[in-house]
Amino acid sequence: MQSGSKGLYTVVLLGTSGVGKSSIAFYLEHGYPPPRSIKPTIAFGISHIVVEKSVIGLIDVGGQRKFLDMRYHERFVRTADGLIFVVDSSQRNFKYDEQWLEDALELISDNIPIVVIANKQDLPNALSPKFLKTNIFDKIMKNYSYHIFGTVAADPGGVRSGENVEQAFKYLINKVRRNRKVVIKQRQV
Ligand SMILES: Nc1nc2c(ncn2[C@@H]2O[C@H](COP(=O)(O)OP(=O)(O)O)[C@@H](O)[C@H]2O)c(=O)[nH]1
Ligand SMILES: [Mg+2]
Repeated sequence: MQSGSKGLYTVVLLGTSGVGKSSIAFYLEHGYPPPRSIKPTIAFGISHIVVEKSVIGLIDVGGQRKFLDMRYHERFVRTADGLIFVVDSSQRNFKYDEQWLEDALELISDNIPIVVIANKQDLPNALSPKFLKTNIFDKIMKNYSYHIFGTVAADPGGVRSGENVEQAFKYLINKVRRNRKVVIKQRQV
């Protein structure tokens, strides 16, 4: 680790396919949106992002059914310091998203910080983060504290690309850092 750095953390990006996980990872890594021709993720991808001297390994797990069945995510979710769960806000059926999230919640050991991202807020029929929180996530996450953000990872019109993406990520990383500190303090007692 570089001297003066404030730690290395692993954050896992989960969600069904096509919701914008890789677009979010790309934006966070590069600071600009991905090309329109972004390809579906095979198994997983890793980006390294530096936030105020902390290095974050962001693991972007492919959301296709076969990856859930192959349990590709399991090894990452078990050791993650933080979790980002992404949905496409323009959807109307969240059954498969719920399956991914419920599976992940069973795998996380400690009470790691969780952020839910309601992506594609640019689409005219997008459900608001508040609506999704009340009607979908509060039920599944009743034993977890989490925060929901509405984002636009890649706006085909170009104007809103990246909206709220860094804010959501920085919120999580601040929580992750504080969480880690609490654990160290408890061990010292
Ligand atoms: N309208 C809109 N499209 C998006 C947004 N984010 C991603 N997309 C598009 O959704 C598709 C799937 O994105 P991708 O990042 O590959 O999703 P992943 O399968 O979850 O990794 C691509 O065509 C992206 O350009 C967004 O915020 N708004
Ligand atoms: Mg992907």
